[in-house]
Amino acid sequence: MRGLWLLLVLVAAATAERRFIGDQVIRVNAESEEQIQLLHALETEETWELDFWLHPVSTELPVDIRVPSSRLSAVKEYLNAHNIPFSVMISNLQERLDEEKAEMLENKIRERSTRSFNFGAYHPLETIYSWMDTLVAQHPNLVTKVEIGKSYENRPMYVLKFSTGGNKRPAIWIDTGIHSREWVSQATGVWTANKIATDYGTDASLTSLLKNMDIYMLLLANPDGYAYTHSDNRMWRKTRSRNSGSMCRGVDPNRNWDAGFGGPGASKNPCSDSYHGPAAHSEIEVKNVVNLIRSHGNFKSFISVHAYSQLLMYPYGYTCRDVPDQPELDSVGRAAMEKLTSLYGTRYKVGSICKIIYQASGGSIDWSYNLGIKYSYAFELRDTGRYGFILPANQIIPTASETWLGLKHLMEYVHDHSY
Ligand code: INF
Ligand code: ZN
Repeated sequence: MRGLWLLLVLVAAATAERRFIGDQVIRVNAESEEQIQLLHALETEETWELDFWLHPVSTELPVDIRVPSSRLSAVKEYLNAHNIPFSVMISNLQERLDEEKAEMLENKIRERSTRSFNFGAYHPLETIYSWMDTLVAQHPNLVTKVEIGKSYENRPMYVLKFSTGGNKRPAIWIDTGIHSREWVSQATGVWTANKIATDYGTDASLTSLLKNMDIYMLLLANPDGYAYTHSDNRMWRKTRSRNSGSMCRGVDPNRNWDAGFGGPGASKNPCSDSYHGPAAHSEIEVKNVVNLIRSHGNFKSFISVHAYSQLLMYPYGYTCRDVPDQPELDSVGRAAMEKLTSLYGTRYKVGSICKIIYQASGGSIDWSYNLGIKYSYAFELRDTGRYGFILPANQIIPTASETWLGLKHLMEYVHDHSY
């Protein structure tokens, strides 16, 4: 093991990879509106380069901040000076990242010798793409791989289409990985795609659903960002497009949709992690999905999978006004989360994006809902902050397994209510 670590450190040192030595992720529990405002002031202090994993919204929700080691004492002094309580969730981020990398290296060696794919491990883009071909080859009468376009850096964007025939049957859309650093999302997508393929024919409700409906899965909705989290910066969230007039790269693909675009809850600053981009659908990764959904014209459900916080959300994000279908979306969502919780006791909150976390404009499920796709939901998978985006790989299969119960409930309900 020690040899592996040494190799790892040498490789990391040799590459341009961003390192987070001594960075800490701290959890702040604001106790008043005034303290929320003080945290907002910290968030707008760009020179401090604070990375807000969870944003200041209300005293009910925590705020998670990755603090560069160089800023640690200043931030802790600021919080102490204002009597704002905080705790350290991750005491040395680089150590966690080194562990994660060592695990991935070990798994790569094991997979090479056993020639198998480990669903309980994180994989680079190339491995996921070649695994897709294996899945198609194993289930030629059910799964096809459709290229819906290229990314900004010219990577193909592949959708796995699960269909037993027909032409443009009523369909369900599931995307994972739109925010590249939320690795348990992509890993859950891979496991779920395999689950659908292997359970078809034996799982009665899934089999009957696939007799009448198609399922489309985009596992890497932000391929450039995902590749970048492996090669350069594990904390990257956005696309990798260049912004004219700025040194900062990338647009938040979950602020770039034509739904309240550019409104409150998105930034016009290209350096912000919630930068909405120069125009709605400016990001080719978003445009490719928009084109597919529009040209297909018969999607009944649009589900986007994020991490973390353990939430199931429905529209809207761009306004706290209730959607007309709020009662139904809420009750179906709650029933689905009861199924999820039944496996390991993992608890989720259910509500609209705006009410349960914060106002966020230009989000994908607001766009799909306004297009007429009633059953639009966003998942926030595990955990609630102990590990955040760096969820240990040993939680991938438990996360995917419990999520499947909730997802299946949603899909069965859509199936029963789409005729
Ligand atoms: N989610 C938040 C975001 O800022 C909230 C969200 C989720 C808004 C879904 C709209 C739709 O995009 C995450 N979670 O980034 O990973
Ligand atoms: Zn996200």
